[in-house]
Amino acid sequence: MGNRIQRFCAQLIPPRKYILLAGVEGSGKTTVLFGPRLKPGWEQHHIEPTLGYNYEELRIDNNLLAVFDTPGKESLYPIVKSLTDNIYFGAIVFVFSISKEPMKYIEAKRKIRFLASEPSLKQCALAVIANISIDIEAQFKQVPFLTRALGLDELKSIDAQKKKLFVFDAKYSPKETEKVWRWIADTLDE
Ligand SMILES: Nc1nc2c(ncn2[C@@H]2O[C@H](COP(=O)(O)OP(=O)(O)OP(=O)(O)O)[C@@H](O)[C@H]2O)c(=O)[nH]1
Ligand SMILES: [Mg+2]
Repeated sequence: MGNRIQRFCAQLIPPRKYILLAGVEGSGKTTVLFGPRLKPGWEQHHIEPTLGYNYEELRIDNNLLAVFDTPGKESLYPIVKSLTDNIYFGAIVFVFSISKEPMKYIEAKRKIRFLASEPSLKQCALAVIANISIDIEAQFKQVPFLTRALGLDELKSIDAQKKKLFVFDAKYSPKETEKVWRWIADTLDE
């Protein structure tokens, strides 16, 4: 009887799965989290840089994703660190803003590798969003190019089925953002 009540309650309020939303400064993390949930016309408004962190719970079918949107500014990294030290994250969503500047790829690659090697994040699934936030040639949007440039194949500590690259414009493709949350929910269910 007790078990049945527990199962029933778990369906009403499924256990939270904690997600770390991270990335370089201004890459579109807050846009990814809140954009699809705002009223039409929000795209015209400026989003302030995140100085602490944002928290949002997303219900995806029978999953409750508890997402922490962190600041990209390097000097605010202690905020990310205090979250990763205290919360058992199941997945990282890393947002990268596609660019023509080689340095941007080097910086993002370094950050991804750094996060993936954090002892508290080692078991995490990894979704990388390559955000097409500027008008840019097709070659920069190719999955093989981005996979190589961001060093995703080199991350041997994460199984192939637990990492995935998504390429879309975060501001104007809310359905694509939804696919990322769904992939995470499915991956963490396995
Ligand atoms: N055109 C376009 N602009 C975008 C897109 N994503 C983000 N932006 C803009 O880029 C700016 C930064 O976006 P944020 O979502 O605040 O970036 P962030 O990664 O949360 O930034 P920090 O919190 O400072 O690390 C905002 O003015 C957004 O409107 C996109 O997909 N397309
Ligand atoms: Mg932000």
